Amino acid sequence: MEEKPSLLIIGNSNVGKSSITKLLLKDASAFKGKIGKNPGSTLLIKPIIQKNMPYQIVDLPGFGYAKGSSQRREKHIKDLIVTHIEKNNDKYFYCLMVLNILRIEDEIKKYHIKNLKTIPLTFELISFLKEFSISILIIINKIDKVTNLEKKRIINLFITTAKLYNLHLIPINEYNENNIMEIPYLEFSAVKKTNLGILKKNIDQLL
Ligand SMILES: Nc1nc2c(ncn2[C@@H]2O[C@H](COP(=O)(O)OP(=O)(O)O)[C@@H](O)[C@H]2O)c(=O)[nH]1
Ligand SMILES: [Mg+2]
Repeated sequence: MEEKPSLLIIGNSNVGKSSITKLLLKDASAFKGKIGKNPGSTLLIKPIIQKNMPYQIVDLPGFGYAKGSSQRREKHIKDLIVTHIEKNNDKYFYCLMVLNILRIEDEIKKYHIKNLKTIPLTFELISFLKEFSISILIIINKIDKVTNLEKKRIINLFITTAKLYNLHLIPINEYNENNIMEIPYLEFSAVKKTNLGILKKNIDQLL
């Protein structure tokens, strides 16, 4: 049987990958993945395949900060992701990179403002994925947890910092796919289903 095209969902533990996966499935009740359980345990790379869906979903842990994880384990996860993407990038038609809006500022402070020698792992991961020709969408999740003003401030900081790493983030509704420099992002809430329609439409367009 022909393998279905794969959608890659990548992000640190607890950002909402399983919640978003569940929203995309045709039959959510058949979803075995646990939401909010075992943070950082998603080391198993096993696609979620459903009969009535035109694509399959692969959920991968992100680089860095799984709760309570050792540096050795983090290095191991990073190697695993790098190897997986180097080997399998041609299977993926789209990559959703999920971020928790509440963690963006922390990461920038720790790895950019306070230490100019390090790169925030999010930017490292985006740059790495861009080397392959997989289309990327950055999902800024959990926007229901911040005020509108906070949301604007954090996203502005994110965009401004990304520019310093040569990454040009642009709201998905302004994104021009012919400009290979641009990377689209979408404000999202898996709990409130904010912009779920836009997300589904974009996935369908790329299939
Ligand atoms: N407030 C809020 N909570 C969310 C959202 N998305 C996920 N969560 C919660 O965040 C926790 C982790 O979600 P999960 O999908 O398991 O994250 P994963 O580890 O990336 O797979 C769970 O308690 C979810 O209910 C969101 O958009 N808003
Ligand atoms: Mg999960």
